[in-house]
Amino acid sequence: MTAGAPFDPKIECMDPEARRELQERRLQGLVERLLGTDNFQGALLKDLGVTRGTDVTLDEIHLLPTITKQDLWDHYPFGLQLVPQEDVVCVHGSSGTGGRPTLIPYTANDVEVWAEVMARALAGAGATRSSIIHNAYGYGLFTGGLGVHHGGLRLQATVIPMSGGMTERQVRLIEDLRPDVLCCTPSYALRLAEDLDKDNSIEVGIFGAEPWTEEMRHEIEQRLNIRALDIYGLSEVIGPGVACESLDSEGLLNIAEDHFYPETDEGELIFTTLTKTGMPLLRYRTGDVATIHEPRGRRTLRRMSKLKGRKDDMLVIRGVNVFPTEIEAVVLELASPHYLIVEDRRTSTPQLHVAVESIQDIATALGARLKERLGITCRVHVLEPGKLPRTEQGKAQRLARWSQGQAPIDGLT
Ligand code: DLL
Repeated sequence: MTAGAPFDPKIECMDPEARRELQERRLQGLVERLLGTDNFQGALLKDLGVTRGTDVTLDEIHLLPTITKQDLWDHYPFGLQLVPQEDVVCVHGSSGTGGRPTLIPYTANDVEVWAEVMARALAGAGATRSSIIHNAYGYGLFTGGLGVHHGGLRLQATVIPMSGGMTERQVRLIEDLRPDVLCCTPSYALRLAEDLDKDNSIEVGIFGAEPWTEEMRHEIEQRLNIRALDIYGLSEVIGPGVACESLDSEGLLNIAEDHFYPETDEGELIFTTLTKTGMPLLRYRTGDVATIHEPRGRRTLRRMSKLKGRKDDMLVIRGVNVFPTEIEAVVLELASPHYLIVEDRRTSTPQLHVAVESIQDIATALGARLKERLGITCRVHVLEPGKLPRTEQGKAQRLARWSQGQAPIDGLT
């Protein structure tokens, strides 16, 4: 077996036409399930005149209503749950924007689906039964830690359930246990790289949960001397494992589309959970921006690009649309990967500050490159190495909004 071989070739390498039939059958089953309750999503379908599963087809899925995070909040905590409480085996979620949590009930079936797609992600990265997986995603309500955990168990590999933080201890265990796979956020991989020897045992990293660019990938690969792969997912859909790069996927992420049917609308990813039973979602608008690509290579799954950003992260500066990831790409040409973008909205003409760390005076050169690439003038602040906050746990905050009062970091005016 070659490295990164499919975990489940029957499904991952399936004839696309046969898969489409499977997806359609599953979609119709989902619609039946939604119609069978007085659930909000079922009511939306009934309003449209849908009376049974076979009324809908994949070709016409775009005519069905979408659902958003706002709908989840409106029915908080479990208004969209489709099964009796005794069928729920666990709950996950995210703290989310503005501290409003999103909670997702999982059935035993959902945990099975999750383990399966995560085992595929790990196997695609080259992990096998003999792998040792150092899992530094947070364990808890957040789906990162337990998602990797379920997948690792399904693969029958050895999972080290480190969770986030306590970097010194993490480094010690990596040195002692010699894992070949590292799972954590890309920003935490960089944090580990500050303390970990380049000559370490790790061969591949599976990084996600927050935006990161090709330039960041290059930086991590260099610093840790590993292959760095991207994994994407969101709690509403299942957690990590919705899509993941494999060693041979050419920078694109294989979508587990037999479980999560993808569409895009004006760049925004929409997913339908075809097989989930706890809180299935029909056409969930993710807010994430990416493109979908046709399959190539041994896997016949469609693939998605790295995320370009989130709809709500898009900055509009003097009429120019800018995603923080575009700024990251420029910053990494000249400075270290620790940076912070500050959107200054104290006056009616918003301004962008970009704070970086360097021992050289790169302010003018970086300002010029940002202007050239983005078409807007940014105020660049060069700080001494170590001055910007590091992320020890959870997701990195690369963007701060400044609408009044004190600057989010010292030194900005
Ligand atoms: O972050 C699930 C996850 C855990 C994915 C571990 C990958 C690894 P949430 O906390 O619900 O779930 O946040 C989901 O995070 O809508 C994206 O905006 C962002 N996100 C997730 N993966 C990536 C990625 C998990 N690879 C939200 N690149 C999503 C960029 C990502 N953004």
